[in-house]
Amino acid sequence: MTLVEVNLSMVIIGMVAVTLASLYTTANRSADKSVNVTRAMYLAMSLMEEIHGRRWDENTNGSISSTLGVDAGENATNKTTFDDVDDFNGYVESSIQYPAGAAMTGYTGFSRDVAVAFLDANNGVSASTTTRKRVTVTVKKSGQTLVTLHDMFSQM
Ligand SMILES: [Ca+2]
Ligand SMILES: [Ca+2]
Repeated sequence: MTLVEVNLSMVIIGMVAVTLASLYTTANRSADKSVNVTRAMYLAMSLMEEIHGRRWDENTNGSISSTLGVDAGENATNKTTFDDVDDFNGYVESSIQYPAGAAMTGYTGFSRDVAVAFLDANNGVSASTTTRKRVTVTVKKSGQTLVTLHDMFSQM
């Protein structure tokens, strides 16, 4: 090999090394993202499970409350005061909490929010009261949505 050839092969080796390094960084970044999505899925499912623990409606006499959201005596920022599914409508958990309200550590940057809507017979959002409610839990990290989970709750 001439000196020119040696220099050229060193340049090529250098370029391959740079490419490998950037591939490694990209792979690492997508592994981080996938871990975050898995954790976000856990957070979405656990909040949905909490909501399942509430009764279907504020009213227990069979008539459906037309208001989606908290009712008299309940606090929209304190989920431990919620007793029915739609009390979670508009709920935002900017730092993750256990069902009893204590802070859950290890989830810095994650947040959860909930929306509840009545559904019509075609699964479209209904402006009037129906016997079905759709609950949507969204989990974000640093403001970016990672998981959106829907579930339907029917009046028994
Ligand atoms: Ca309620
Ligand atoms: Ca309610």
